[in-house]
Amino acid sequence: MLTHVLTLTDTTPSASSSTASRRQRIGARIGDGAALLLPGGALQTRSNDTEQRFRPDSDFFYLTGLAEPGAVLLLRPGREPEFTLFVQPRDPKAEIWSGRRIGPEGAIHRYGADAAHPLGELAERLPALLDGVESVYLPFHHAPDLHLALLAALAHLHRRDRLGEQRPECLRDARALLGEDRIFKDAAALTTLRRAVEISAEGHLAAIRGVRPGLSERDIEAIIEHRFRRLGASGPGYGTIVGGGDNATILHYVANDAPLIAGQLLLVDAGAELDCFTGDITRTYPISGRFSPEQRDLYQIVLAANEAGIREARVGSDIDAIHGVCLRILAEGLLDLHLVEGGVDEVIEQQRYLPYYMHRTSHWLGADVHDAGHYTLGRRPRPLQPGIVLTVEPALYIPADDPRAPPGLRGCGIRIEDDVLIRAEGPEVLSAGVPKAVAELEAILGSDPLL
Ligand SMILES: [Mn+2]
Repeated sequence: MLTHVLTLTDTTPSASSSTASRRQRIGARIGDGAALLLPGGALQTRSNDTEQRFRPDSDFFYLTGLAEPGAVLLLRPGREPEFTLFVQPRDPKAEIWSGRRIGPEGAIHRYGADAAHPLGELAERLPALLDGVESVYLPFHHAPDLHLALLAALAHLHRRDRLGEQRPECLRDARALLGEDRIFKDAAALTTLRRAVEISAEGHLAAIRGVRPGLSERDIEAIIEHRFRRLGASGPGYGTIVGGGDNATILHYVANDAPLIAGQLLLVDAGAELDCFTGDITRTYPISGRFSPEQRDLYQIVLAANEAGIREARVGSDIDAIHGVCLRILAEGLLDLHLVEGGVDEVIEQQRYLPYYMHRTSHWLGADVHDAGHYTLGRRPRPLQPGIVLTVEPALYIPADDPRAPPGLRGCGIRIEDDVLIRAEGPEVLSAGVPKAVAELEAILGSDPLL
């Protein structure tokens, strides 16, 4: 039985047409004469001699579909071999301890490499593979081992200049290269991202249905992440934030271990990761199932900003414009609540809203929760184009010790975040599966007494 299972695993084709067409696209972009060198990522120490679960480098996985620590990709458009992988060699004893490896053979048969070698041969083989290449794309950040290997190869080729060998003389940033491809979601990326956002939405729905006083932020985190894994995601795509009461005013709160108190709001920011694409959704709702009138008024301000921001997410606009639209509504709301003074333009120009809204409204979304791709082109905000996916996440945070705030709103943090696909015909809200209207939320809050 065991042999049978292993045989099946070994012959399952993992190389997909989407990664092949991405390599082709990138190859055409860099042209013959260039090469791309990418690290697959390494295991990260958690403590002492234990490691975090492996998560491959986003750029590497985007082009290979391979999730194995230590791998290296070399792409040389127009040369033979064009697509080379360096991977850990098969080692039955090591694999008993740390998991199966594809080995060079698997790299060829399952991942479509034209050539594959054990990782240990990288330094020795790199000079010949780069001989005659004019420029090399590699990540400028977070790849120190690869930098050393490349510099050694360049030095080797330099020494052999008089023998006719030619070293690359130009280094370029692979992150920028890949970012400009990844920012426009291709069909496969969009299918995966849609599913990741759907699973994220299912996790939020389970939390909304399960929430009630007496539980802990821990329970909500567990409910959400159970749904994520149960529905096929690898887990959360970033640290899940479950903040009750004034924990919601801590932007990167991840302790998630406080009791849920009746009368308080709960802010949940969570996204599921599937095949290295992640959702990113935030919802805020009352722990006991009903907003107080004050909480509801504050919530409606943020919701109006969220909806207006989404309407602004259209071709030709940009994320500064989305931020501006949201900011105006938030500033008007803060004026209505007497938390700030002056005219709305004054509040915005003098940034009087900052104590209550201190972050930006949007970021790109995809393989990384803060995804790749330039935010500005020529120092101007990048015009939105079809295929870009971004978040719209306006918020208001009322500090717990704010003497200007009505007591019922002190320590309230409200953020409403959706994932939006830019399309020619207008924005598509990928995260529409999670309700955000007050009545829709109140209709299902706490309806599932599972725990
Ligand atoms: Mn976000």
